[in-house]
Amino acid sequence: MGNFERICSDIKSVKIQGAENVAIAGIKALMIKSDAASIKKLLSLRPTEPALRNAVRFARKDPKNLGPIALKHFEVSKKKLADYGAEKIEDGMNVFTHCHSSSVVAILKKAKEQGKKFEVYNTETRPLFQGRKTAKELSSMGIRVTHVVDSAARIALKDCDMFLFGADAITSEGKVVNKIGTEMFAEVAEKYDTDVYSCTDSWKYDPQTVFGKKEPIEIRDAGEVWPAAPKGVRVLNLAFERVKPELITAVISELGVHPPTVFVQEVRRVYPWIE
Ligand code: RUB
Repeated sequence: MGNFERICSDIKSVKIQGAENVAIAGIKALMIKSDAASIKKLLSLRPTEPALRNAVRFARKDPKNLGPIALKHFEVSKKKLADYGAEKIEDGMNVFTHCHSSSVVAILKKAKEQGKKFEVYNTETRPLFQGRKTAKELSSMGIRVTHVVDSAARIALKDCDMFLFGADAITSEGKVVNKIGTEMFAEVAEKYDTDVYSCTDSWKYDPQTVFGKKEPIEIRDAGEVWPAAPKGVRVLNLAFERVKPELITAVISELGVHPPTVFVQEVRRVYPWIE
């Protein structure tokens, strides 16, 4: 398999996962092949990924020169949002997270480097167990992690001061699309007055949503949930769900800490080409 095909297959199988890693891998693939058919293939792999679409739009005219600029954007943004997010973490806090978000991990890593003492509760994230990746990364940094099954999230959230999650897409109405389960956990967090932050690079904004287009929700293979489900059982494997802006305390991005609708205005002001 050529490098381009290898990247495509790793994105599709979720070996490369998380919106930002997908976008970064997408730019690298674009620097290998940038004909129309290859771009179409690249964009079809994970439908709920505006960061990939925005990055490709940014770099497609001149992948060799613009690709590295896009990669630099993600690197610099990650550092900034880690700084802003780490400010929110204080000694003695318990932090809840779901799935695997490189943005959330970057914030927790920064807080740990600052010497803060806190603990993390994280979900296993059925069906693909991205939570194990989160738990492994955090524990290797010396952060105390308690790993729970998804359905134990309420018990865990009750003892947490904040819920940090990533974002796959953000709509013009300030809805954040993230791993299935995220809105359910945000509703529980609200009940316990737990702060809810979406931690994200601002290129996850989907400019098409301003024209009324709905952000698509990826439906993955049923076999990921139940490899040999009996005939007659319908298995619905939604990868993501939309979180209402009212449930989100703020979006933490490289642009700062903003309520979701203000975040959208900021992205449109700072990146007028995302349209
Ligand atoms: C991953 C997921 C992550 C976001 C943000 O889903 O929902 O929270 O993509 O990640 P999947 P990041 O495993 O299906 O890709 O902060 O790394 O962009």
